[in-house]
Amino acid sequence: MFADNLFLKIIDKTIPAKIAYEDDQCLAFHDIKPQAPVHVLIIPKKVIRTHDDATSADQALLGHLHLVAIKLAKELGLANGYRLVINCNEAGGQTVPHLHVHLLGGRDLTWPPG
Ligand code: IU
Repeated sequence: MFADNLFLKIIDKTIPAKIAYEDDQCLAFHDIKPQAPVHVLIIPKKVIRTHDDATSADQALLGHLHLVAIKLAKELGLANGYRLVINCNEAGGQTVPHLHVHLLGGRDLTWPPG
């Protein structure tokens, strides 16, 4: 079951987060429970509940999230490699009903993920 969309409160700054990047379309902040030395969440400011809810109108926005991930990976020292993850819906491990891209790195990541 989804929790409340607390990411809206991070976007409007009513709850604090360690912000790594922000522009008019998206916000990136360090995950409160990091799964790797670098674990940043990149989220659109527009509410898209899940990856499945994105439409063709979101095409440029989705691309933008990827380009921000590339920029942050460089800035955060992930030249050796990193992983992007989007969990979709309950069986995909999604807990917050607001599309987000996990940027993970800073250690050797194993495969398959859990
Ligand atoms: P998931 O893909 O929905 O499982 O990822 C949600 C992530 O959001 C998870 O890694 C949480 O630790 C993280 N998070 C956070 O960083 N700050 C918050 O206030 C909340 C969740 I709620």
